Amino acid sequence: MLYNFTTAQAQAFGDNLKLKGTKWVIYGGDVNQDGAVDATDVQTIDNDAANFESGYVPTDLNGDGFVDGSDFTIGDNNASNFVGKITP
Ligand SMILES: [Ca+2]
Ligand SMILES: [Ca+2]
Repeated sequence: MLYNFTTAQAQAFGDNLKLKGTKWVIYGGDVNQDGAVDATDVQTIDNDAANFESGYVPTDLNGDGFVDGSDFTIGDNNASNFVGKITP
């Protein structure tokens, strides 16, 4: 089954998507997958950035293969906005 999240905000439960350009995308930053983007996730990203982590790692939020300040910014912004999962 294929499902396209990108066409409208209502494609996800609770309209829990963010508009990026012309497509709706899933929020990033919940590194530890506990359902919320918070200081714990941001600290993990910061640690991985300080250690110059690279490759396919959860803290590489923008998917460019490196953990750096741009990933930290995404996580920090989403934590500041209390981004988290919305469930039925
Ligand atoms: Ca989290
Ligand atoms: Ca990155």
